[in-house]
Amino acid sequence: MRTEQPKMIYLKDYQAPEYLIDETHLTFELFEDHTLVHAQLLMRRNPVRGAGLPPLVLDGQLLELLSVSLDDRELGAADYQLDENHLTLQPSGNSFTVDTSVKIHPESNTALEGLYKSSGMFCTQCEAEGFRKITYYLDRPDVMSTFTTTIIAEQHQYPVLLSNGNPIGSGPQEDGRHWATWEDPFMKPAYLFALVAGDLWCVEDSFTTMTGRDVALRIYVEPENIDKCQHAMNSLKKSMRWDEEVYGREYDLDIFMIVAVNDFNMGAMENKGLNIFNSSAVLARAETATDAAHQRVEAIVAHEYFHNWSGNRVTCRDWFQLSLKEGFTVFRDAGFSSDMNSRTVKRIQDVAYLRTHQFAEDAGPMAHAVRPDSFIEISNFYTLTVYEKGSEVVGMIHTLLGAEGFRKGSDLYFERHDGQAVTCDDFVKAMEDANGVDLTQFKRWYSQAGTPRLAVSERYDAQAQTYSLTFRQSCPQTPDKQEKLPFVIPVELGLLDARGAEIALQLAGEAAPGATSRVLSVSEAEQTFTFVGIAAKPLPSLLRGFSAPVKLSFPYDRDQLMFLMQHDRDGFNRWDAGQQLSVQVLQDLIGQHQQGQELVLDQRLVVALRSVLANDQLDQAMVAEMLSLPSEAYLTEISEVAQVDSIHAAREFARQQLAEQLFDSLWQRYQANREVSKNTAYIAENEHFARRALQNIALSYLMLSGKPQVLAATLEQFDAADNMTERLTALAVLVNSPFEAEKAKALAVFAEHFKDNPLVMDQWFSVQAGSTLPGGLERVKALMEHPAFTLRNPNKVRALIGAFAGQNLINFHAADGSGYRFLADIVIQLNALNPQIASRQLAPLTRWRKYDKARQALMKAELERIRASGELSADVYEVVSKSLA
Ligand code: B3K
Ligand code: ZN
Repeated sequence: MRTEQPKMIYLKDYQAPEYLIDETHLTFELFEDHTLVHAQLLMRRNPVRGAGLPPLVLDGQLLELLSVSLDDRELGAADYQLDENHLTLQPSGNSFTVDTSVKIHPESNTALEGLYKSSGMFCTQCEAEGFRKITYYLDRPDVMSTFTTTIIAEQHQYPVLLSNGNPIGSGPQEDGRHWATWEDPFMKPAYLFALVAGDLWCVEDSFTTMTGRDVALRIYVEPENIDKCQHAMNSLKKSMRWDEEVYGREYDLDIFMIVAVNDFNMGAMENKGLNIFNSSAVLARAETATDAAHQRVEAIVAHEYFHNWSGNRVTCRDWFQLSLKEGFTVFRDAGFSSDMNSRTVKRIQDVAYLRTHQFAEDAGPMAHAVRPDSFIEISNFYTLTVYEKGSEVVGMIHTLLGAEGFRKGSDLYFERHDGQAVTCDDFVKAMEDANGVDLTQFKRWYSQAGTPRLAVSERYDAQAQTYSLTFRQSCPQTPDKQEKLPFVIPVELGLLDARGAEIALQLAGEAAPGATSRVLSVSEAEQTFTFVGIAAKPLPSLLRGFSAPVKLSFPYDRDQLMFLMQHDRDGFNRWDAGQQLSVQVLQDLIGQHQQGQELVLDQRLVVALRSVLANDQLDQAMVAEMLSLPSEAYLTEISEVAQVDSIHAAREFARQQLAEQLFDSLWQRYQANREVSKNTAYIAENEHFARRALQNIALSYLMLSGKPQVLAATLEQFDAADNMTERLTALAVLVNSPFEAEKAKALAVFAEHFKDNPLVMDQWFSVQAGSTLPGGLERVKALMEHPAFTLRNPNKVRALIGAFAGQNLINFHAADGSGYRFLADIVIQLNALNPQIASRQLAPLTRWRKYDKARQALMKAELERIRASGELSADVYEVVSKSLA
């Protein structure tokens, strides 16, 4: 906890470090009630900072200093200054050695940052600024050092002792303790440091790199999870091969390790050679993890592995550059997942997520640029903007340069900056230099916050046979009050003729028609492109593949959208046309509900979805995606003022209508797919994911009919499924149904069967937290009393509290403010336990401007109450104060 008012830190104040650390030698003595950390730092004056020897200011927090020496001379209290965050010494030469010993308390560290204990094992999380909770250090990413790490611990309880790099020695001591030493020869910043000590088993494999080196691969888990590692291991080997093939990147150490821990603030961490993972991002097998969980494990294993180059070998100069490694690495993992599964479905899911959640962030009080220019607490900036929008920005560079040009740029980037800590500008510069292009204007994507709007209008001239598209871009005001200049927006498009065929495109001034799909670069506030040789008025297919993270509008009517759903050659845009049609239809219903009218569903939506369901040529995962109506969260995001009750009522009404009118086709496809599932062993592969996706969304519609044969089918699937995807869907369908007895029984059977598996229990919590039936808050409060629940485990908090406030909008936004009060109470408790998790859970309250006046007042009152609740962590302070500003 802070004692001073947290301070704002600015990118413009960046200065290179005064001193550098060439070698770091650490010894950890782990005990049950404390840990001793001895650090020896071989340091020197940073030559770029010129002559003179200013004081050396080391970062350190929550450390009990036992001793400090400078060049082997132990310092007395008069020789240094100590405050809550720093240890300051006066060096007397250009090169010197600092030795410190500190005492820390991992056993009582509930913030899960620095060194802490999880389920009896020791582990670390240092990014962004956790290393300063381990020892005094220059804890900033532009200070890079080699590390040797010795760990000493009791042998029986902690037989496995791990750190970064390669193992160079180990042995017993006389007192029942043992030691191990690891050496990491690659220069790295402290945020990539890791240590693990515990009673772990491991699954082993190996990988031969493209130059023929053998790398040992190990996944360490608690003994009871040893049967759930194979999927992660397969994913790791695929990632290593893919990064060689697609980016030419080879792994560098002799060993690569992953350790799964139960208490972890996010998904995983890319520490050099020793990735530490939330167990939810490693463990997966058919009986306990859904298809979505399998895909998430594959993606996160890949993401962390890819960081070895985009993040570790080339790292960030300062934390404002976070998207340098995160945006690029998300882009890389998305490419990998697309190659492993379905590119179109991956794109649909990513875009739906971005539009719902990142767009909301970009329109709220925490809006910031992909490269923010200020922050109070960096942990608050591991955001959808830095990650997902950052990935979109890299993706636009890829679109503008083409695959080959992009690869030239990434090769140059890695070659030029290997071993360095660099900036987003350096990344773009490599792309420019490798391709001989100028991306100066494009770089506004890094510095301007907010989601650009792109309004498109058309004009057809029958006489001249020309077709013009005019693009007008604008960007809404964000809290930084920054003036927004035009972005470079790559718009991929095609034109369809009346039969749905693609027209070869020729812009005015071009010699001949060319491809049928092309990228226009819109770079002015208003810009017109004219196509020639267009025999009849075409229908445009715009922003194919979602080629830029903008809100595009074009005045399509519903028949045109249905036409695009049928004929667009771009799979993403076929889906998107369906979404736009659904949005229009749902907005009608929302309006009707607002005015107290009877709800009437536009039959065109039924017709469109009936033909999707009847098309057995379509990828089944696509059918499932097209059947999914826009979520309540998305409908909220696109509303001026979100009418919580009307949005819910409208969407439920549409689902009910679709279920009734499409019952026969849904039932037929459900049964066919369930039949295949019954006769096929579970396989975590694309075509099987697709089959189950369609089967499961069909079941969730069918249950709305309340027909006895559907209840029977649901119970059959719940009882007999050999995998969690089918079982959990059946459970969720029951939980949202009116069949109280069956629901209660299924919940009890499930909990009894899986009570010893915390990750499965998380799903059990989530399914109930997400139930939109009345009484949601009471159910969540009762579940908090369940023995499997604890506020100390981030996965549990996310599964119950996060799912309730983030997905159960009708209950969370109850008009009496009870949901808000509940969330504020939780945040106040979490603030003291785990500030990072507290501040994440706050997000729904920060969106108060979206709601009606009464709800706004209630939400703000809760933010005020948090602000006044006592000593706030910097994390919570920043979010609360910006939300109320
Ligand atoms: N780099 C880590 C995130 C660390 C977050 C610290 N609060 C995981 C990742 O993006 O790979
Ligand atoms: Zn990352």
